[in-house]
Amino acid sequence: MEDNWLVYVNGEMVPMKEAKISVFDRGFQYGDGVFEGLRVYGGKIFKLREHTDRLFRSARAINIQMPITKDEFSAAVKRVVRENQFQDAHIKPQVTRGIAWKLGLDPRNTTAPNIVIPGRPIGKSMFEPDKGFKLAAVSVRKIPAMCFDPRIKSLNYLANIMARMEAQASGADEAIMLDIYGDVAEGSADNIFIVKSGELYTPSVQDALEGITRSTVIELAGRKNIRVHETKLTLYDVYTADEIFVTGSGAGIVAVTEVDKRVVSGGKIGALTKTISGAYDEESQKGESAYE
Ligand code: PXG
Repeated sequence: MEDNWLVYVNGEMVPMKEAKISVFDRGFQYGDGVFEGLRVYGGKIFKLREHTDRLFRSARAINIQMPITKDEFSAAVKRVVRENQFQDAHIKPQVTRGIAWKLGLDPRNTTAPNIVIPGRPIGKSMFEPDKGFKLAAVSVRKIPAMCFDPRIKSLNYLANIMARMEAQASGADEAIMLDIYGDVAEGSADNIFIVKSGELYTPSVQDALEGITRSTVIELAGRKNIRVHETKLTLYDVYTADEIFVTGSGAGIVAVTEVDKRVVSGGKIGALTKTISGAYDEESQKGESAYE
């Protein structure tokens, strides 16, 4: 089965290399769909309910009527893990509005939604944080909520991809995307936290995705009596931070070692980041088993 994992395609399990969706699918044609990204740790799916709820909210916000229930969706995610015998994996469910046989934007000319759930084995993070992790502020701005609400996890990631490319062109690993006013919004695929005098600061989710890892960090910090401020942050705050880390289901908790060529916390993981990261590792063992 190696490298030809089974993918859930509209209720069927299909080997990865044969898993196909029509070129007339609106996800392909317009980015007309929504997605999620979940992690599996030791065969347990982390925050399955939260990801399921967010996927269904995203679908509802763009008026895609999910053809399966939340319970059926959760069971499908478990099935992908179980039938591939995944232990540590990343699962990426995607839902499109369906196939448009007729030309044009009109969403009425569409078949039932397509649901695909591919997964793949993955180590601790989709990044390689052991090499150090560098951020760069980029010119691509976060699309403001008045144009497109960032809480919708839409299939159209072009702005984020442009941001990531710009960061990589300057030798960094990940972008800092600013909002249209110049305040820090988030990374291209993760939320940003800074540490100052033993307290955590993170931008509000006005112009950022409501990250599930972000919420988990806020909860874990609360349990450890570490104060968290959800507030406006400028690049000055980031440049002068004691520690910086980014959070995401795929990324985990990744310590930032450099931001716009300024070395952060001596180029090493800081004490508070270590505490949060340790707590997150512990918490991530508490997912819902796919094997029971
Ligand atoms: N901000 C953005 C813009 C994201 O895309 C996060 C924050 C972190 O959210 P969670 O809920 O994961 O803590 C994300 C998540 C991919 C991929 O294929 C990217 C994400 C999720 C799933 C897959 O690169 N980004």
